[in-house]
Amino acid sequence: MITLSRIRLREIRLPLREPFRISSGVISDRRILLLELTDANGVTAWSECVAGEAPNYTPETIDTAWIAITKWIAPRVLDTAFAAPGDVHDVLDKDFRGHNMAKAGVEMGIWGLAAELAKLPLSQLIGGTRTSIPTGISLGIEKSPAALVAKARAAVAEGYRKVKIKIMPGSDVEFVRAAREELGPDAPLMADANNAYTLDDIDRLAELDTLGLMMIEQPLAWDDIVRHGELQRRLKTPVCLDESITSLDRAMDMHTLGAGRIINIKPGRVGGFGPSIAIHDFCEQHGYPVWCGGMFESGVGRAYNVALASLPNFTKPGDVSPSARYWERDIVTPEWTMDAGMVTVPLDKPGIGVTIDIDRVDNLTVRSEVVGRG
Ligand code: OSB
Ligand code: MG
Repeated sequence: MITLSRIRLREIRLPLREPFRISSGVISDRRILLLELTDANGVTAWSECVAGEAPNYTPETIDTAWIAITKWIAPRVLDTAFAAPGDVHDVLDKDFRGHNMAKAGVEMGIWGLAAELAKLPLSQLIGGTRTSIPTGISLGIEKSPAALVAKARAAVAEGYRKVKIKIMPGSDVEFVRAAREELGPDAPLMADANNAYTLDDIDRLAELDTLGLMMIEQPLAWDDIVRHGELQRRLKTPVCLDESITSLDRAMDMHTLGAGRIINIKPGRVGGFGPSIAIHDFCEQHGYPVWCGGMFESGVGRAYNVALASLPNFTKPGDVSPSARYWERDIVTPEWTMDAGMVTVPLDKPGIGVTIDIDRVDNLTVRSEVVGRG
């Protein structure tokens, strides 16, 4: 049984090494919500809520998540005995719409705590089979094709196994084509539009279709499935859904409607590890590869992504880049590193596999709140 008696929320500020532009906005200073969960015996686990600064990716933000956790989520989980972490998601989802990232922050923390209590690495607790994760990089929208090409060339030289190029109308075909010409026909390139197109842009999307991409991620609206089906029928490149997959049901809809052939699973977006594992299993049964996306997590959220990506059907490289791609210094020890394009799954200690640098977190904290006892 797992029974939480306290959740501490903290907001830290962590500047990215360089600003990152996607079609719907730019991020530079991350506001990160960290959670510290404590059980009835004083055992603790840390987790991260991946809601962003602005509602340009999903409707949630760090501020809505703070309210959702303190007002509605904490009261449902505190002093409630869970037989297994897999039971948490249903409790949080009953008559409680949306707020997946807020729910996931707590749900994943309970998985982390369960791993501590079972004295198992989180990856082993969930049945992970991989000991290292093939790793990709997500490159933001640059001012010119030449600037993008320089970044893409450096990424391949560093060993990344997938190079994802953010695109939007005006920064698309010329940019991707320049990278393809520089890096050659076998370079593992893909594009992510973050909803910047409609079916009226079919001619542009058809040009991208000639560039040998591994996949095109979420070209159409953030909550669309039907039109992605129409688009997938007109492209040979696999469509990968990100924003639209918010639950196992939406993954089933993708299958029913032929709306994509790959899913980017972000545990925050789908409400936690329970739904992530269910989507993973469904995709495995139906022959769709999955990979783990990223939300510019600190080393804490990254630990959960790495553990999740150790499941067998995470066959495409994930957006689980090493700490130094994002931060001057991460908040965990050891920092996440990459060797020959692989991030190692920590299997040497129980729990999430990294230690939180609490002094540093204290220094970076701009607000905190405790819900529960003690
Ligand atoms: O669409 O995958 C996305 C970051 C913020 C919001 C949306 C996305 C992303 C990324 C970053 O692509 C990937 C990473 O964390 O390295
Ligand atoms: Mg995406």
